[in-house]
Amino acid sequence: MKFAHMADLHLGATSDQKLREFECKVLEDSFKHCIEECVDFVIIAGDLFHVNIPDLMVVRDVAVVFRKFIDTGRKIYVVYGSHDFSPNATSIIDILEVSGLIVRVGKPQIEGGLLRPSAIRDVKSGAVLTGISGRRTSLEKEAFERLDRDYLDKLEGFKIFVFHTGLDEIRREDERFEGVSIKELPPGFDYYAGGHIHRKMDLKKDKRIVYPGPLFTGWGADLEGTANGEERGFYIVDVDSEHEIETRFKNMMPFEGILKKVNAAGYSAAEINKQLMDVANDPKIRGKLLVLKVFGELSTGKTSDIDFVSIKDAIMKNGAIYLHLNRHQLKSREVRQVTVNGENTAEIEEGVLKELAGTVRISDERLRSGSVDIAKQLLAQLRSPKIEGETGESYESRIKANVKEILGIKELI
Ligand SMILES: [Mn+2]
Repeated sequence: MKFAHMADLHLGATSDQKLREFECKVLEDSFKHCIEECVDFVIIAGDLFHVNIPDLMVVRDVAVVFRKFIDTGRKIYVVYGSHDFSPNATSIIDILEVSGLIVRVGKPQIEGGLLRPSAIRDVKSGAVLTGISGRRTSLEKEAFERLDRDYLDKLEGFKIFVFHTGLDEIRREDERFEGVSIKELPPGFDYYAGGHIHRKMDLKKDKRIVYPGPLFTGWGADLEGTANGEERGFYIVDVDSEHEIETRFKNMMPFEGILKKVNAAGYSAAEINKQLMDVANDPKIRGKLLVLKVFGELSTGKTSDIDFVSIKDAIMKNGAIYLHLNRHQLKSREVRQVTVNGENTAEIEEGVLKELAGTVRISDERLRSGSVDIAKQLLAQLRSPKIEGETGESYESRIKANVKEILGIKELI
């Protein structure tokens, strides 16, 4: 028996056209590879899509690839992930299921107060699949606690438990997921097909727990690891007649990445601007994913003195595939130390607004030159109380109308 184990595809996570094309190509190539490898079936352990109702173009691409695959007589087994599940709305996963493109495993059924997730026998290979979908963590935890373990124990054959949950024992310091303990996974399964943790792992403990990590690298959270050389792809799992398991990771990365960290501590804004321009003009970034992390506190100058727009332009002009810019940790000393003296609240407020106005980069001329005035008007407006007898609804629409007027815009988003 041979199968493929994928998870965390997060299809549709990127809005960047180039990354979108890579994402689609990786999906197509992955299933093509599965056919060439003659796998019996494919498991997707949650987060097939990034949201429960993705862009229909993304769904169409998936439908084309899945159709081709299942027309060869193979099945795709899926559980919900935390991203593609919605407690109160139909998810696209449900549509794919009724259309016969995928098979959902582990549908919950309650028997005598205990949870019996539905089990499915794969006709081609004889493997038995069940599992628990990803939900909000508290619900998932409850599901693990309520599992009917006797019922699961009686299932026979090569047994696979598919789940979309992190495990406490393997959490890294920088990972913030809430998980369950390995002990809470039901015993007696030959293979535990995990999803939710975004890095590949094959834990050869007393339970064979495997996480493939993301198939592709579509969004911020994954890009840094990718640029740092982490592989992205899926596992091919070979099982012999004794149920001995061998896994092979198939790396699907379509490009290389570069991670650049620029520590601004002790430098002026002008110096950092120059350093970043040097990165932008480095010929090594051509054809690569660039993750640029700028952090630390500038010695002088404001963060808005760094011309990120021109830096990004230069990076793209020099042939990088994609830039992921992380500058949340970049600070300027001057902003932090705003101290203003004044006779009264209005004076102090005006002083603070004037100080802060210079730290934000605004392209709109009216907003830039009149920013202090506009901010004062906004503050006054947002402070104004309800008129007696006014309903919540009309109060809200009155404030919104006034805010639009002050900002000179047509619509609040
Ligand atoms: Mn995920």
